[in-house]
Amino acid sequence: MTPANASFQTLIGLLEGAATIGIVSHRRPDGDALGSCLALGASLAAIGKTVHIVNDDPVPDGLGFLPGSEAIRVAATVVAGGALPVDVLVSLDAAGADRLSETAWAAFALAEGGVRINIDHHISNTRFADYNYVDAISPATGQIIYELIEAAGWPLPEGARVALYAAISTDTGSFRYPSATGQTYRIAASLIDAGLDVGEVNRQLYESYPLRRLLLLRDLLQDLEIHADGRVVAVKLTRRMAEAAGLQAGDTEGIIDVIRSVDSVIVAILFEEMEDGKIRVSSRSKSPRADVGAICAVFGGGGHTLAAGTRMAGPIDAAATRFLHEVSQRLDGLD
Ligand SMILES: [Mn+2]
Repeated sequence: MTPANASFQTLIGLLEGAATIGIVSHRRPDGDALGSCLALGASLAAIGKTVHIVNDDPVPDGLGFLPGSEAIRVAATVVAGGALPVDVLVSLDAAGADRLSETAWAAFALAEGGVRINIDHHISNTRFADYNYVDAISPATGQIIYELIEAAGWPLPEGARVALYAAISTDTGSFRYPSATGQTYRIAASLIDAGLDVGEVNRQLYESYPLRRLLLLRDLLQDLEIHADGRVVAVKLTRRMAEAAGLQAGDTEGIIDVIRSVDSVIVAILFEEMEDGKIRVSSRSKSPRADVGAICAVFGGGGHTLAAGTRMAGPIDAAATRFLHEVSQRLDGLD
């Protein structure tokens, strides 16, 4: 049986009772990961808490506009200087402790009697902390953070409003995915009512890509793979292509949505060869009957029904063949 979630009141009590709070998220952080960390951090700072936000990887260029992101520290640097003492350690948007590297945990020294909190919206969350709050219905961890801050009555500074909007917008494909609820739109509306410059934030999120990303997309589409009568499309990003493009962290964000946007497509997949030779797989589905979360689970990964990922052993062509075989089996009988 799945253990019950900690209540918001419990989490609020723990956070209000702490003087110093550490906040971490998953490696290769995206908009929801960083936006959630920054929003919770800014709100807690506004009630007098000392907050340290640490991530395994640096903030990607495309998210550097998020207010406060310059204060996010890289785990390895923190560890080298000595772990930061905290009363409470919070993990946001990370499905398992393995998604936070050991470095991110090691960046903090939990005080005697200190506790760890895990807030997330991945159904595959392993409930690895002392207090867990997992809402798999929520389209973004940022939405949970908004609800937590609202329930607590803590302030929501301007920077936190930008961060929450970025978190929710990026995890819902700009409010397009079926995971977005009325509450999602009401939250966005309240952020705009509070003064959020929505046009400017959207421009920063979706119209400020470096040219190298477009050139990479051109290269990827050159070798676009089309399977199952156009119901499955896939692209393969090799190290050679990444190096030729001068690829930076975050550049591939959203590229899968481009191939997903074709009418016949049900499943879209991006295979990416990593520096360690492993293959990172990102998958998106348009039908709950083609559950990419279940497909990725076959290979040790996880995520949501319509958006999931995993890592596989290389080489990239063999990994793609194995993954696509699993996809095609699940597509049998689907229109
Ligand atoms: Mn998320």
